[in-house]
Amino acid sequence: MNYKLFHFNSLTSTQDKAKEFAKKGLSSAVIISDVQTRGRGRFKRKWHSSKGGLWMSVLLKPKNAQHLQYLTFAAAVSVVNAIKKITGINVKIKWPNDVHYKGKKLCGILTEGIFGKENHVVVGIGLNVNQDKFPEDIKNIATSLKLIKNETYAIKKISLLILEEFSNIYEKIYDKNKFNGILEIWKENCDTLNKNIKVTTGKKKVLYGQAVGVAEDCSLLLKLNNKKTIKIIEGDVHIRY
Ligand code: BT5
Repeated sequence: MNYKLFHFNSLTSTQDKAKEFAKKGLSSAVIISDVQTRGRGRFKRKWHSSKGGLWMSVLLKPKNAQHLQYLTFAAAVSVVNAIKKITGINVKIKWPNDVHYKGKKLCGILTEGIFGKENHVVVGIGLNVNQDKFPEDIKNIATSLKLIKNETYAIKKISLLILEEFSNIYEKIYDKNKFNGILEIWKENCDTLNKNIKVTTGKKKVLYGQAVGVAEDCSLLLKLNNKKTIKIIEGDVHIRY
């Protein structure tokens, strides 16, 4: 693992800082901020980023920047492994970018590409660690390691472990174009497959069916009630337990 680490007390978003660094030609950098004033999720949604969480972006310059979704998957697996090692908790991945515990969101991942003369990728990881409570709009859907285990964790230690896990997958699998290897480990840790789910697509269409697989481009294969199987490229999944 050979990342340069940058730590800030407050930033708008670690993704913004990573993009700024990319413009200056930097890569293999990790940006962490105690607080984000404009943390964001997919589709420009707000990501609550108060003190107590891990807000981190990894800036990379991959040889192959065509398969960004695999980096989201790699980051999710890294988070699952790191949480298991530090807390003993078994958390699961929900397609495409969530790590959750019993249906409540612990972590979200946002992977963004910067394409130009040189291609960069920023993998943003937001993990709720020591928060005791959440704002009204997410209090029923979010959780933190502290709320689960009633313990406070060293954020720095968690970040280093996630980075170690991530760089292993990145160097040994992603960078060697062994994308299937990422899909395999991702599937082992994902609990969306084989469930009956509701999907709200990127275009806000609501669909019901069974998650029957993941395609090679990381899209979700949804078998509709009329038995037709379709590909969901982006969207939000609600598992119907
Ligand atoms: C995500 O988006 O889950 C990606 C989140 C990525 C955050 C990291 S933090 C470091 C880096 N810097 C950034 O600015 N972003 C990245 P999405 O799947 O669109 O989920 C967003 C939704 O999650 C929101 O609409 C809320 O419902 C919910 N949410 C917001 N803040 C949350 C939190 N702290 N914990 C759990 N859920 C939250």
